[in-house]
Amino acid sequence: MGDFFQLDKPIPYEGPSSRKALAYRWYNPEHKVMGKTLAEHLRFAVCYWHSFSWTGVDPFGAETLLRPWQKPGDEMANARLKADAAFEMFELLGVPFFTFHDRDIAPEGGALGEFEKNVWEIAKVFEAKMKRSGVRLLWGTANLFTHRRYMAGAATNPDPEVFAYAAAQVKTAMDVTKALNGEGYVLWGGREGYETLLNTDMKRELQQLGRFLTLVVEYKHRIGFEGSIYIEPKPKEPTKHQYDYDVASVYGLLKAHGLEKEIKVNIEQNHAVLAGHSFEHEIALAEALGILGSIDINRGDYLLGWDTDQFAMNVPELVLAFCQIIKAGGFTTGGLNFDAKIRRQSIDSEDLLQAHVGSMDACARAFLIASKMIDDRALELPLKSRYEGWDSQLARRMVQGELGLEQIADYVKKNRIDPQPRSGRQEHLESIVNNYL
Ligand code: XUL
Ligand code: CO
Repeated sequence: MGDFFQLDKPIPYEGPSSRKALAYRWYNPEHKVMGKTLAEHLRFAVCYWHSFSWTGVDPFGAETLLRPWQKPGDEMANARLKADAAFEMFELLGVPFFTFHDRDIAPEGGALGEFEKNVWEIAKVFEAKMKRSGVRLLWGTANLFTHRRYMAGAATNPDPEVFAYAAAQVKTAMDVTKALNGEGYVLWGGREGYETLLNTDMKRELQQLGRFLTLVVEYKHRIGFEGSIYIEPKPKEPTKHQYDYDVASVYGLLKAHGLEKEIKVNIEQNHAVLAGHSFEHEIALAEALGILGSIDINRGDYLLGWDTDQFAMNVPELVLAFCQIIKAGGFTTGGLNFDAKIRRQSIDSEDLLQAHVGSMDACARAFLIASKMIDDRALELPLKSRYEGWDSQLARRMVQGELGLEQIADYVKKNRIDPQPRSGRQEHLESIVNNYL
């Protein structure tokens, strides 16, 4: 199909008994469950940055992934070569979507105008490839964290010219996302935070961030972009204190600026873990607050305190996350974006395919298990019974605000209320989950 992966046809679904390295065992895109195909439920996307821009560098070592488009030479020719390899992979995997940052796809060149020209040129290349292949854009974004001008943040920079530069970059990235019919636009506050209060006016920076988000939402409506805007929470790395720490703090930020109906969250597993939460906690909280949007599917290492961005392969953990996603009604504009990178020793082009196939299978398998549990109401019934007391008249009157503290106190005394503790049955519930694995 192309030059980089040297495979002549897309990776097939062969079922659980297949012994082939490059075959799907669980991800059958056509398989229908709960009224939709797996492809429609899972909405997989491949990200451009880890898969095609990352070279395998770490703080101690140089490039290990020697890609042909990273050789010195004509940078735009390299960007086109990279796009060829990217679409070759999207089609081999059979993923419906991809995602990108402006900087992943085109060289920055000199001034902003040159960068914009380069981005649009590659966007045109994408347009033709998307038309031919049917691959769509899940979301676009702007990289507001790599260049040294952003070392003290973008929207929250002490220098208003950096704020302006970031705004200009986001405008183009949104225009390109709209032109490519993207289903969403992500804002990850790469350096929207601080290192020390000795040099930081936090109150001012939070106001700047609110203004920036408002500008984005206003622009979205002005240009008629129908996709969703997402913020991607992350607690630390790069900065020590990130303003978009987790779902709860993003919600607070949105509420403070009246944007909670305009912006949703793109939740990433590794970021949830870094924030001291489970992945399913962040999903359930976003759903409870009405801001669940999309997922960056990956896996953090519990022994390391940084963003390892590994491919999600842990089925039992994924089952708990999918239970929450299904309960929330699944995705609309969102999906599962592989914000995941192969390990730096995985140097063969086949490793890139293998990583995605393995993780798509893990997600499909977990989704099928979760959907069966939900279908059987395996956890729903015990949960319902745990809260059944809230159907009582007293409960209803308390919740609806009919009773004040003094009336509630009278009621307790008059009716000699003496609550009896009930078991939380955690081990029983954990065993139920295990029975489905
Ligand atoms: C960084 C991260 C980003 C966002 C997009 O940790 O997750 O790649 O997903 O900017
Ligand atoms: Co991410």
